[in-house]
Amino acid sequence: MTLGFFCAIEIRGNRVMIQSNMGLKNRMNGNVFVNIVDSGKNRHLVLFNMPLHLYIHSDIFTVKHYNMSLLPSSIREFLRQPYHLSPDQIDFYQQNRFIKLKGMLNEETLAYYADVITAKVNEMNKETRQLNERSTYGKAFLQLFNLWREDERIREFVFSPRIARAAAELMLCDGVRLYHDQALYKEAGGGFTPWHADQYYWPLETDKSVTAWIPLQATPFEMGPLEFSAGSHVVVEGRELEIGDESEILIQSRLRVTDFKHVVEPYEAGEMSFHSGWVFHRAGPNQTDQIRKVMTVIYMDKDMKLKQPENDNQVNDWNTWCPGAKVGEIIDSPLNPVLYPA
Ligand SMILES: O=C(O)CCC(=O)C(=O)O
Repeated sequence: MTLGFFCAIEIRGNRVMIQSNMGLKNRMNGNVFVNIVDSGKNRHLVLFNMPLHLYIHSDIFTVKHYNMSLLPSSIREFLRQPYHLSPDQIDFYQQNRFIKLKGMLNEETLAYYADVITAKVNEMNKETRQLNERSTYGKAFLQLFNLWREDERIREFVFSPRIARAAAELMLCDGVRLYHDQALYKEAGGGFTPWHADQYYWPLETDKSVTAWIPLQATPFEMGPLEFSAGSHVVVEGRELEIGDESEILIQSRLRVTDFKHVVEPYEAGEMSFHSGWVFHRAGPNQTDQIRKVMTVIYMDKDMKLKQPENDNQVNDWNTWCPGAKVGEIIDSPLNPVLYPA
């Protein structure tokens, strides 16, 4: 690799650190972090917010320079391109209430949003306690909500017709609206995510809800990929439990006496999964020294009605994620726009 004459470059894992004695002093103490995306076929060096006068040339990588404040049109276009689901994939989701889909994101989009979303998580995060000072829930991940309201580029991601359309097709509905988004960052050394079903928290009338779980890097076993109990949405026992030590123990022992397959698989870069509100799922601890970066978008049927809340968590969700919605009526607050059809 050849670089501008004033740069030193160091490759650490899948990141490159460029140090410069000119022009970068006011950014990250003189360091600019960039992503290497290596799919085996292509190698991209993706540079964010480089000062215009810093020119980098590479014989090894395709070099892409971005101005982070503007969403590149190639990414905007990609987020609109449909992902073609086969009838078998839709059947699989209907039966198991989860599915993993490869190639939902391309390399460019993944690298771009890994940086944009991580920067926003770092800005929004208020957790300062050490892992050993937190509850089981607190150890599982840093949890930041509705990032789409904080950044126009993240709004374009969360509102992506590509992902929203897949959600609608999997649930067999005419359209979907947003319930909310959340970033779930499992820190290095972070704990397991206990078994649970999401819809315990949601005051939603039907089961047509789905979460797109979107890892922002390849996620091997050691990092705590999402695990599913395939088809367990039919089990009622355990639905009443909030996330914690009790849900881990009770749901695990309930599922052990069933034939539902416990699916634990790594995610490759660009792969994401969809799981419905009542299917039981968990994640292992993060045993690596890298943070597990995950963005999620929760969708519901565009005609979803608000039900009378059945617990305090559902009252809290009503006030927070669909304020002003009325019991028995379609949830149509300004926080719940229809994302597909766009
Ligand atoms: O990311 C995790 O560890 C858990 C995610 C989860 O439970 C969910 O998205 O519903």
